[in-house]
Amino acid sequence: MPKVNFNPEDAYFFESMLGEEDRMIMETAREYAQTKLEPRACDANQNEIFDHAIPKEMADLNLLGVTVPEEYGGIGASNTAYGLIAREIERVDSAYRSFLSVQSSLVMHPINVFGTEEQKKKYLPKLAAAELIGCFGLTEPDHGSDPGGMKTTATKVEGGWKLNGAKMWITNSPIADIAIVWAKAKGTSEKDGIIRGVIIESDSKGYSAPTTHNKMSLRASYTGEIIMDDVFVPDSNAFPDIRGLKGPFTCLNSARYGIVWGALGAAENCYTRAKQYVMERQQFGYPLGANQLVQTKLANMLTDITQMQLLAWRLGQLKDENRDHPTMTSLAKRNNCGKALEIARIARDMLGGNGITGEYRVVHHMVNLESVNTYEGTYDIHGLILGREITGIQAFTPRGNDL
Ligand code: TGC
Ligand code: FAD
Repeated sequence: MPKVNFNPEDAYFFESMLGEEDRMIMETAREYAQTKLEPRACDANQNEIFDHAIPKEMADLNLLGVTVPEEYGGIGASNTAYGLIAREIERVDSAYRSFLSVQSSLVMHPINVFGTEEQKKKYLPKLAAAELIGCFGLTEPDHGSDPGGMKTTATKVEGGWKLNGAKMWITNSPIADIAIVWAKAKGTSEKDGIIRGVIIESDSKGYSAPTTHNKMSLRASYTGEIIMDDVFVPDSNAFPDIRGLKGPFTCLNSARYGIVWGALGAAENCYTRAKQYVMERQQFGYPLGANQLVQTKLANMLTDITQMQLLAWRLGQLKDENRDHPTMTSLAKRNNCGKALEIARIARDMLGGNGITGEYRVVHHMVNLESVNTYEGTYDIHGLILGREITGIQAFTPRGNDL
């Protein structure tokens, strides 16, 4: 007889490999997500509500910017802990994890790694406390997968910069107090068009952030544009040393890593709900779970989820040891988002007609995961990043064609 019981939620006991502190942080996030977020999720999604109390609730539990050092308002936690939080929050709704990812990885992280001492002291503690909300503007109407083609400019003027251009699909922008914006610098002694990052305060003249309506996915998350019409940004709000696309991509390395774990949480929730449903629902005189076709679906889900868990855990460990490479993150982001979406679609099918209603929540995860699979680099873009690393040949642009 085997000496251990098989756990169909954690088949390889990956949670037993977590350190004590990481586990405590995970349990705090799980308790919060299940008791405070889960009861709101269905209605919030249906009615496009992001409850403005949520940022403060997360901050009070120290869930924002956890990897940032304590002196700047974080808790100096591990990357693994950050991932575990993303997993618990996205187990409920990718929209809430989106809020947390942007605040933590795309706003606090760049200020922490690229910011001056003054910028860190001014913004980080308030962002950790949710007294300020941030957003991250890279994507433009005509430049998504190819941000290097961006049109937004930062022109050097006396004492600062004038920003002009538009960003779109920006999570949190309608409620953000500050925006990290990436733009092509002009009028400096450096090469024209080099990408720089700035912190824009949303009450600056010429700045606006209209909401994007009619989303069918991430409905409980604010998404909007950033429109900049001669917005003045003082020198003190520019990141002094970082140049080029590696600035925004460094932030994306952290956010994509969080998504690796977040997508896992959504997939686990779909699997758990499908498992429960097929054991309760009877057709032809037997529980659905008694059918071979249904059991193999569950077996495939659990196999994929186990791989996703191990991948996320190992990537976190490598990041904590400073032995990660961005391509490892691309591999895991692509795998976990693709697999989570597939699991959500199968779970939706297994719930039959009930799978169509919001109350059963799997269709909610399914439509959310369409965004998660698209943002922070689409499934295919991460495939091309991997392909370039494997072959040494970039295939982002067609060759041999005069298009
Ligand atoms: P490429 O030539 O590959 O690189 C340009 C420079 O950037 C450096 N670099 C990186 N640095 C750090 N980390 C990485 N992951 C990096 N990837 C590239 C690279 O070394 C180079 O540096 P240097 O010094 O030589 O100049 O650039 P490319 O223009 O060929 O890029 C192609 C591609 C496809 C890799 C890239 O553009 C890409 O990843 N596209 C996807 C765009 C994307 O992910 N956008 C995300 C927007 S933010 C968002 O979606 C937030 S959603 C938030 C939420 O709600 O949760
Ligand atoms: P495109 O780049 O136009 O791609 C369209 C399709 O073409 C995709 O399937 C893609 O895989 C494919 N494709 C593109 N290039 C190639 C190629 N070379 N070879 C093969 N196929 C290719 N951005 C931010 O900056 N900040 C945010 O906070 C943010 N939040 C978002 C929130 C939501 C809800 C969504 C949906 C998006 C958000 N984004 C944000 C933008 C997101 O990162 C982009 O949507 C994403 O990078 C894809 O860009 P795109 O939409 O322009 O698609």
